[in-house]
Amino acid sequence: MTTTKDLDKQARDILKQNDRGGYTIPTKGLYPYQWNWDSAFAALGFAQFDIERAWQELETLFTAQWDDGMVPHIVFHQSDPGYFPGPDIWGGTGPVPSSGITQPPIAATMAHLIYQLDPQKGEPHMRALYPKLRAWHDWFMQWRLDQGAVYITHPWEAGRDNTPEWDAPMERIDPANVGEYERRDTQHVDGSMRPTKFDYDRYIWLVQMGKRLNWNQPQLRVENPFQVADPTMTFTLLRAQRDLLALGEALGLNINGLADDILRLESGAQSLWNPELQSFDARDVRTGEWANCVSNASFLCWYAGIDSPEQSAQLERVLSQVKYGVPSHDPASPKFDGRRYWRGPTWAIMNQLIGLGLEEMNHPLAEKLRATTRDLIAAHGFAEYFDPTDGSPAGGKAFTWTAAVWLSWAN
Ligand code: 9YW
Repeated sequence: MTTTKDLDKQARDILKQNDRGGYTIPTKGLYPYQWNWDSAFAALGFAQFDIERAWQELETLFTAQWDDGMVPHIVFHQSDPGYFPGPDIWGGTGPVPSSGITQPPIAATMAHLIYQLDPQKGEPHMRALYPKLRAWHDWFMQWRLDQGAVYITHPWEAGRDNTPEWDAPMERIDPANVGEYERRDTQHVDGSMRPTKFDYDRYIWLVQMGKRLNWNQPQLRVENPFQVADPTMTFTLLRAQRDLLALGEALGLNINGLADDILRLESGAQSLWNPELQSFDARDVRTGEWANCVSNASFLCWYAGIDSPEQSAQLERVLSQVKYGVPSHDPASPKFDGRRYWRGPTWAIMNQLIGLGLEEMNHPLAEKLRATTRDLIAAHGFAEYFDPTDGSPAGGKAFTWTAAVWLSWAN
């Protein structure tokens, strides 16, 4: 029988095997570069056995920060032909080859947790990272707010590529002139688990537009048809600003403006409440229309410090419909697909963020979520994600963030 100790070792080995010297790739083959929020999870995983390596992970990520404060979603430290779209397609304008979009800002929250594990070792790292984190968050506050909620400009930005929340805004894009390109993801894993060609044409079309506009935010704001106010981004930034405020106060650093930012984001979070759906929801900035989706991102409200009895009722409902929650899309919806990426599967990372929030609020479902995530990984391994109905593993294997979640939370 595999014991917790065996699994701890397997998880540490995955982090070490995916270590490329200062940064960690999500998984060999499918994702051979440094991804932004994957690295933040990896850092918290490393912190359980090697705290200096944990800080290094975040520090390497921030070497790619752009002049305007943006921290890119992929950093191409060394070239790898196995991934598409690579650095030339993106044409990022930062100091290190990178993509031109960002990802959910969880780095400040992970840095706070790592700092708390060993404040003495963490203090110099935290002091150096703090202004960089602030610059990144300021970039969001300056360029990406709609009614106080954070909006995304590409489905990859929310980290939830093909969730049904983006279906309607994606429909409006005509990718006729996208040209020929060769997908690489479906050469590594089964195509039935991946986004469709409909989605991929539009992902690439949006990248081509961003590159043409030199990733200029004011111009993108005018031209980009895809702008969706998103619960992932809004809740993670709200939480991250709270973490920076706490850290800034503890270390005597500049906290100017943070309290106001938090108020703005709190009202932005409320602007994502869909009263008919009785859930936090994504909102199309261009049309004002709701996505009408209960997704796993809807349940990040507690992580952001917002309690909601109605959202609790939704959580109870979706958890009762699958063996392993939290499904990335409502199992009661006709769009639910238990194996297709963000259209149904369970993701350990989302469970950890949701779970942290639930634990902090002493929510009665907190322990259940942690226990089912533990059972899921123990029974089905360190897969990228899992079918929530039976737990079958899907996507990439030996996945960094699933190993990190095991070490830092689920075990
Ligand atoms: C992409 C690496 C990334 C994750 C995202 C996930 C997927 C594809 O893989 O994105 O090309 O960015 O949706 O959340 O960070 O694991």
